[in-house]
Amino acid sequence: GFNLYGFNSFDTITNYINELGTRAPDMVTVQNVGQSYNGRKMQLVKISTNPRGRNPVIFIDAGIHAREWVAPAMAMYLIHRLTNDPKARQRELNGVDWYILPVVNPDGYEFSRSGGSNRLWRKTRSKSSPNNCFGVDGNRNYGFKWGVSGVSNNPCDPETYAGSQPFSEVETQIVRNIMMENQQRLKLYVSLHSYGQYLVYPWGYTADVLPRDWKKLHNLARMVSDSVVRAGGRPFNVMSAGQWYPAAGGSDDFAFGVVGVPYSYTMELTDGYEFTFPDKLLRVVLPQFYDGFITFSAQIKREF
Ligand code: 0X9
Ligand code: ZN
Repeated sequence: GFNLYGFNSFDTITNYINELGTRAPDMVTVQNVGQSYNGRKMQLVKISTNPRGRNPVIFIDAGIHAREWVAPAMAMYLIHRLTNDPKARQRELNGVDWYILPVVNPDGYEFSRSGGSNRLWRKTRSKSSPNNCFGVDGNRNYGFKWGVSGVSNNPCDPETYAGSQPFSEVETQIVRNIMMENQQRLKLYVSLHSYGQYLVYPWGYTADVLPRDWKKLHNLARMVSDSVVRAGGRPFNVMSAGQWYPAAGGSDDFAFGVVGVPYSYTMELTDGYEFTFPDKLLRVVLPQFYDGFITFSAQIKREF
């Protein structure tokens, strides 16, 4: 069964989500958003206590990179706390709707879980022709400044192949569609990754340009980091993604630059264990990170 402080299979995650939708239909809506390359059914979890549907929306995704298991674990912890913590109703859910896609790349996630030499798989699992190599880096595949930095053009590159064209991958198309359908209400986007304890904002495609209002993005990230520290966690490194290292075609740049989401971040969870963060420590770090999301929602409530 589902383990809140563990790395669950995609099927277990899907079952948990469907149960939640049945158990708490007044609060949770489960939307089918499409199928992955290998046919896995992907579901968006919408959590709302406002039936009028005019709240600003926070959209969180996780697991675009297969090996970054702590990211889907965080997304599931968010879903759990938002729907089970009585305080959340008066606080995180009061005036804000949460849309959470916990595993953007389920084929890669399950491939990484299948053990052996696959554990560090990063990309999707689509097959390229004529090379017959597998996978695209989903976070190089978005249609903003596609391919201009930090990518490989080689389909057989295991890390940063950007795809044959922007949105070549069905999984990034699904995320794009979610963003576009909710464009007006979407005020915060956070893409969960690991590792390195970074909280970065646009632009990611270059180190040379910052958004006009980068200070707003920077200050909120600092506030989020401060709340994680107050909860006993480690601070985040806060900067633009491009100042960390330039890489184009990321979901954060697309959300900010094309969709017009005013706050857009990539959050790199944990440090010290690279991609193999021990499940034993999830019960320590997930609640610490959660406090960062309380701060995110407070700001969205204040401003929109
Ligand atoms: O390289 C990435 O896609 C992210 N780091 S990771 O180690 N999880 O692969 C950082 C992405 C930051 N955003 C952009 N560069 N747009
Ligand atoms: Zn990543």
